[in-house]
This record gives sequence, structure tokens and C-alpha cells, in this order.
Amino acid sequence: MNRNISTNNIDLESPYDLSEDQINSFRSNGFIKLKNVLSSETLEYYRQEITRMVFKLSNETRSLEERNTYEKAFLQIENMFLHSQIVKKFVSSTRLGRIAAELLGTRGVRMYHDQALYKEAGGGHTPWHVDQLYWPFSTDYSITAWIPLVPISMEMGPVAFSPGSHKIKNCRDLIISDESETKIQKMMDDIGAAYGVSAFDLGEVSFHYGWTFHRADENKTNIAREVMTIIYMDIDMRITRKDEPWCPDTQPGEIPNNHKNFVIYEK
Ligand SMILES: O=C(O)CCC(=O)C(=O)O
Repeated sequence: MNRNISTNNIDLESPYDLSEDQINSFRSNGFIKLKNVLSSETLEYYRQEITRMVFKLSNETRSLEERNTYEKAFLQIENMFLHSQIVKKFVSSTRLGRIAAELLGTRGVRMYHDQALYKEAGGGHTPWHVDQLYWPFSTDYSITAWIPLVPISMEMGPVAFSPGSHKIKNCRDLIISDESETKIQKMMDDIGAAYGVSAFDLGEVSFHYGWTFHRADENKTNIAREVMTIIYMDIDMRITRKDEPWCPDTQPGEIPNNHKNFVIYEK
């Protein structure tokens, strides 16, 4: 860790002003990209710790050629906050949590899990998929913050969304795979769905619903696409089946409320 970088966390707690238009745009498109959410100083401070933890916790030793499509897409490290108090501070940001709650229109959000998604230099594409397929939630009030820790050019494989696709019910059951990429792309072509992709400035963060279809191109550069994500659920979300290890000690029908599923923001 570079001790010269200040631990200034002003950006993590101060409110971000969301306009009515931005909230409406999120709800109709299923995603939004917001600029200047975090400062470059804050991002660089946490990037150093998150990157250190990715390489500490990853047990990937194979070359890209030896991996399947999913494994080529990124190094994926989950619930890093359990291993680092610095990461815990980052993912507990009330600035980010409040944006998530205001976009969802809920009275607050709690942690489902965090996830670093490092698309290595030369790493493969991320196939089309929806996230909530994997999650046993009683409602649709789930949202992911996709937080670039470096500027992400088009060549690095920024996350891409199909606007309005959170309302599409077809193909939701396809787990992330070569099959999901082909079948969902065909469905998108058949219905003439729009495709939204653009580079991310440093400080820009996207938010998407658990049911929004998304994917990413491969990383054609020789630097890693360093991204942290935080997956939030409505503070009042109940689970519909047991969900170990993500929601420990929680029975179906209950609200997860424990050391992993803590409240991040409450109005
Ligand atoms: O980072 C990527 O390539 C895909 C992101 C994603 O699937 C997600 O954040 O839910």
C-alpha cells in the first residue's frame, strides 16, 4: 500500500445529488452511468488494497488458454470485505448505498455481497446474462454498482447493457456461458433490442438492476480492467430459499440480517 496516498474518505460518505430525470432514466432503462461519483484520490487508495487482495485471494494459476469462457472473462473474488477492513470501508460507502436506495426507491439497502471483477490483459468477453437468476430474492429490488478503479476504454471491455431489458422475461434462466451469449444475442437481434456501451471515465459508476441483461467485450489491451462491484438488496428483502454462504443463518421468508448482510444505507 502506498502510504503517501491519503485515506481521505470524503467521497465515500457525502450524498450524491441524483436528479428526478436520472432516477426515471434508471427505472426505464434498467441501468444508469453516473459521472464523478468518486474522486480519483479515493479510487486510487482503495484500488491498491483491492488489487492486493485480488492477487492474495485468487487461486488462479492457469493461463487464459487453459480456461473456459467464464473463467477467461475475469478473476472474480467475492466478499473481500471479510478479509480487509479497508475494503469493508469502501463497500460500506453510504454515498454509493444511498444512490442504490434512491434508484431502487427503497427506504434503504443492505449488502448482498461484493465482487471484484478483474478482466486480465487479453481476458475474454463476459457472456450475456442477468444476475438475479442466481439470487433467491422475494422482489426485484436488487442493484449492482459497477465501479471502475481505473479509466475503462472501449478496448478494455466496459460493461454493456441492453436498455429496457430488465422487463424481458425470455432467456432469464440461462447461466453465464457460451450458450447464454449466443441465445441472448439471438433474442436481442430478433426483437431489435438496443445495445448501450461506452467507455468509463475514472469516477464514473454504473448501476443496474438484477434483471438487466448485460455483457462485456474482451480486454484487448495489455493492462487489467480493474473493477469492483457491490451488490445491494432492498433493506426489507426476504429470501425465498436457503442461501448459504451468502445469507448465513437465514430461513426462507426471513430478512437476512447478519455480519455479511449488514445495512449499508437507511433513510
Ligand atoms: O464486469 C463484467 O464483465 C460483467 C459485470 C457483471 O456481470 C456484473 O457486474 O453483474
